[in-house]
Amino acid sequence: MDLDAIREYSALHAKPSGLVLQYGTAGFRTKAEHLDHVMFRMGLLAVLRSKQTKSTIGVMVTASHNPEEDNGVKLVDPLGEMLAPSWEEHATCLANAEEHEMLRVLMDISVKAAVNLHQDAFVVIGRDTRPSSEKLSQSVIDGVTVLGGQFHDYGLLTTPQLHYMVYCRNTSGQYGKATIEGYYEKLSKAFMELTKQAFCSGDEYRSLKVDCANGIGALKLREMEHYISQGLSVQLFNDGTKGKLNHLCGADFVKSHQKPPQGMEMKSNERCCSFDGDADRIVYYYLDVDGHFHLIDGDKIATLISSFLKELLLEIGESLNIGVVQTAYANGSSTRYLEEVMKVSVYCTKTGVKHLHHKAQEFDIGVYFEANGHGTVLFSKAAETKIKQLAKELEDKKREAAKMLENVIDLFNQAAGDAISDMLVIEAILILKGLTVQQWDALYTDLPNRQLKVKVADRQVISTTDAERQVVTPPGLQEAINDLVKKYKLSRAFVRPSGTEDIVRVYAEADSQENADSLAHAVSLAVFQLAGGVGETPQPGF
Ligand code: 16G
Ligand code: MG
Repeated sequence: MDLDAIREYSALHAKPSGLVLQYGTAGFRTKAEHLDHVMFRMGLLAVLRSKQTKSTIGVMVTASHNPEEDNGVKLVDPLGEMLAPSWEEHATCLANAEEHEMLRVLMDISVKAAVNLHQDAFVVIGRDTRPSSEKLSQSVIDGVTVLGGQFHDYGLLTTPQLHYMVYCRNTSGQYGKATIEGYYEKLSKAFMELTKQAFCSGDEYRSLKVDCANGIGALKLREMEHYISQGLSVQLFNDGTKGKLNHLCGADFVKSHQKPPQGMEMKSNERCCSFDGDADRIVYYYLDVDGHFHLIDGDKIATLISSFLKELLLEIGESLNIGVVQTAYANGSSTRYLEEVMKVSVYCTKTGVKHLHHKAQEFDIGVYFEANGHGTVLFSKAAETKIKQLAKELEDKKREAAKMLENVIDLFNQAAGDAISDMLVIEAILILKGLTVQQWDALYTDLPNRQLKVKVADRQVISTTDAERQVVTPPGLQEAINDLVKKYKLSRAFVRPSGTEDIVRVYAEADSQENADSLAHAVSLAVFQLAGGVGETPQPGF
């Protein structure tokens, strides 16, 4: 290791003194101009992690659904999973070390994590379409090379595509080819196979409008279009040729404002969906004949997918257990429908994909979705083996069902939620079951809900338990929420400090929109008063 070279290079990517950042739920995220040193250092860290795991590690440069001026970086572990928690801590220490102590911290990490520095290292890099991403990914490469690591720069990729590449490379191609064509081929083959037995594939099912948030999803869907064109024709909006990334469009905008994105031409009853800025989230929606907007969020996606899987399992006569994992943001109606009508087990975890993912691993088939449209289905190795065996052994309809399950396994990028995978699975299910978007929506009716933000001096004064559904501190806040909730019907409310913004989030649902709004406002006031609100007192009205 050439310490002088590292020191020299690091000075070229110097940390502004005093800047403190945290490796949060989705890596580091802030204004792009503050991230150069973080990128360089994450290049270094990826090399250490690669040496330690003797595997390829991924580095993704993106700030997902956040504004175009922001950027971020996250590391991808060997099986395409999120970085292990102990390494998140290393990442935070390394990113925050002042320039003169950076080398010492780097050495400390390699000692603590028992890294064999003589081991080879390989890092793969991907980035989104932000103007700042190319330069920042170059800083990652500087970090990788100065520490003697080898790398492959995939350039523009969606976040899930980078996860896919990492997974392929660490399973010696068994899972798929670690190229962009390999990704398209794998997914499109499974999609075409899955849908080939559909009776109804009229125009109604064949075309889908996709809002690409002016991001990477547009480029990648365009590349993929001809692979799937026989089964599905996608019409892209907000493809980045005019508008700004995530501005008034994309999955996060549509979900949080509960209205259509700008730049999308919607006719009544047309099936539409939105990706977020790095294409790992998806939500669906449509306008009814009266022009009312209907959102079909991650909860309803989870419901559609798990009911389909349950039917297939019933068909093959195999009692593999399915678990559905949600967060506190899941609409109360979805939880009730899953438990009471579909009779599946539902679990609640803290917000953030890694928590849901972890829980979903406990089942033969774990379906996890956040209400915001981030999710996937995990099949345990045992379940996968069993299904593949049945697809060979069984006969007739049972065999078809097992084969369909096999295709679903191939469609889900097992490592992380992928808007493209999710879209293809959803479209296949709708075609196979002959369901219109309205029929899907009608599975259950969402309870009216409202999300608000409250500014406080220090959001960490709020701590929670029970998967963020109960406040522990500050004292008195939970009691205040309980009293407010009691005043409304079918009501529920919770608050939690955001993991990505310097604010407290408030969620409320109730029997009417007016009541959900009023409850959310009352809870915001309680947070403001009891948790050190700053600035203007929360006002009613939205
Ligand atoms: C991040 C998480 C997402 C979560 C969101 C919550 C990942 C990859 N992404 O975007 O799952 O819903 O944070 O944000 O884990 P919040 O803490 O600001 O509400
Ligand atoms: Mg995202």
